[in-house]
Amino acid sequence: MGSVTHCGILELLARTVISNQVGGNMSSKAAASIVGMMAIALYSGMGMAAADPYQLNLPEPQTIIARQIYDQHTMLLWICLAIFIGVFGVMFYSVLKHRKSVGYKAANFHHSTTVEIIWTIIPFFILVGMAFPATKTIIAMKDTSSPDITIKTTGYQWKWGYDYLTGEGEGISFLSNLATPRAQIENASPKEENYLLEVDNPVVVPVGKKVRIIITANDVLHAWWVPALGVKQDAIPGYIRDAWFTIDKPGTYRGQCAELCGKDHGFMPIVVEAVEPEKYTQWVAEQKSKSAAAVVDVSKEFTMDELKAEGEKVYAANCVACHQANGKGIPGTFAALDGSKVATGPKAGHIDIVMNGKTGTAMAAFKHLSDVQIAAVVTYERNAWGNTAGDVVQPSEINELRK
Ligand code: HEC
Ligand SMILES: [Cu+2]
Repeated sequence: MGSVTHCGILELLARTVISNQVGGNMSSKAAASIVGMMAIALYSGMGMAAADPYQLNLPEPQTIIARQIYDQHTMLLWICLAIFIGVFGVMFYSVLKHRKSVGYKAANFHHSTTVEIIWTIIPFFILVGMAFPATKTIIAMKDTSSPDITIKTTGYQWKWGYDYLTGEGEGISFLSNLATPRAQIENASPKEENYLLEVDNPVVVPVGKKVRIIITANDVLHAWWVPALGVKQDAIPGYIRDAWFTIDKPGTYRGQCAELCGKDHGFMPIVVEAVEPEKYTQWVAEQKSKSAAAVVDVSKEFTMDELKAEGEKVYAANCVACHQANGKGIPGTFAALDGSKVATGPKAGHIDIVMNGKTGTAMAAFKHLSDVQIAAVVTYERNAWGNTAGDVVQPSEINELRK
């Protein structure tokens, strides 16, 4: 897992399919099955609107761009339907009317310049008629100038990080992890409505404000996709891409990483919470006081039990996918931590691999976790399962290493 280029062809194929995404806006089943055949599976399978498993159409658009996409998609389907009826109408009429059994003989056609010109010119106008609004939308989509708020999102294996860069909320920064409990994922028991589309920390934004979202990745390709907002953009390590949205009405808008290559992209959902501007101001104040508290924590000494309790949470959110709940990893793929030489040996080596990762392996750097989180997860690993290192790592030690 984890290499950026390891499955280029599959990626390309999938991308072609995805870029053809068409919903199926027709009320008529026939039309949907003909025009939208290639796409219905795609959309109904996405589970974007988890409430309705038979939803065929795109989710209800919530931004200007999303509405333009929606309307053009609907228009294109109607055009397709009209062409379909026209072409098949003429064909079936000709075949039935002039069949052999009622005495028609096969004709011997020759070249007709007039017909050739007509059937070139008509599609040409249809194409231009479709391309014109589409191009306008794409240009509008790319216009990320003068935003009210700029948020950077970074794709990690397997979560999203958000940094509020400019505008109200500047300086806020957090990670957003899947919040669906593991028990629900692993058991066939009934799934909650937002199964796999819920996170611990949603992206909160005010309604009516232009939000520019800068999209990048830290390890492998990811893709930030929230259909109702009309945003779908690859997150590429070492590159910066951007998009924007202005949400009309308060609500919770869900999406997910739309990258295919790699094991857990389906487990890094995106939740955007749009709130009234006053509520947003309140949220910003809360976040600020939370991070102020976190700064104080750095010099605070914690007990082993406190660190282990916090560490278990950090482990469940960040490490369990590979190293497993029992710390045994997956033999041959993900190192076991239970009994590991690193996790029971000197602290420095353990901290180092967690903070800096190990190049060339799936073990990524976890520097972006807070000092408390790193100290806690390392302490937890040193004293969980069969490990009995017996020592603790304090946040101040991690803080020291960052200097
Ligand atoms: C994407 C999978 C993945 C995730 C997530 C992951 N690791 Fe790892 N980790 C690995 C792999 C693979 C190795 C083995 C690297 C090597 O070949 O030396 C490893 C090695 C380690 C080691 C050294 C074990 C040894 O004996 O060599 C420690 C300690 C460790 N990880 C801690 C963590 C912590 C803490 C987290 C969560 C904050 C975490 N890992 C998340 C894949 C992962
Ligand atoms: Cu991803």
